[in-house]
Amino acid sequence: MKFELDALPYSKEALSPHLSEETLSFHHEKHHQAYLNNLKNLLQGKPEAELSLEEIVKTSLGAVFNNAAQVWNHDFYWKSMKPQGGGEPQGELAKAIARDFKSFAEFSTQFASAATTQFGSGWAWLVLENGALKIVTTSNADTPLKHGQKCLLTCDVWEHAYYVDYRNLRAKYVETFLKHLANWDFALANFVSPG
Ligand code: MN3
Repeated sequence: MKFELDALPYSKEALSPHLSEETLSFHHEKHHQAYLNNLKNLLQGKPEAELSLEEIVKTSLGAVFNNAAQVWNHDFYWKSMKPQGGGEPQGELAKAIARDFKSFAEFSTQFASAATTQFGSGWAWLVLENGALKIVTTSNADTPLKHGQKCLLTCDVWEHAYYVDYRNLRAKYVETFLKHLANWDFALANFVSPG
């Protein structure tokens, strides 16, 4: 894998006022970068360094897994948001959400509840497993990618994701994520992609 951080898919100011430039700077340039630096140090001179990031996440344990998964999870999180995001998904994903959650409103309620009640650091996800959509949460660095689930969308609920802008109010951050940030085009592209 290449040990270089991908640029954000938008400018650091682009998600303001919902997520500030300060939050995106620290989150991307300090937190995300630190996971990548740690992984680079852990894998220096080892054959695993030649694997793709996804392969490392799927096959590693311990510190290598924690740092590799956090690099992957954050790449996925940045793409899970966009300026003027939120709203509702379109096309096949809209139909599947109606099928598996009864309605988008019901999906939103369940996603917000899962993200808000995830104890401590972690992630809330919309995943596809055996043809059905599911909301799951993972702790710390854990990721559905490790458990054979296809990731469609994620919200980072580590405090570093929201504390600058929302202080302790995780529920407000999650509500804003759904209302103004969620990138349903990305989720739909993941949903319809093969594999
Ligand atoms: Mn984070």
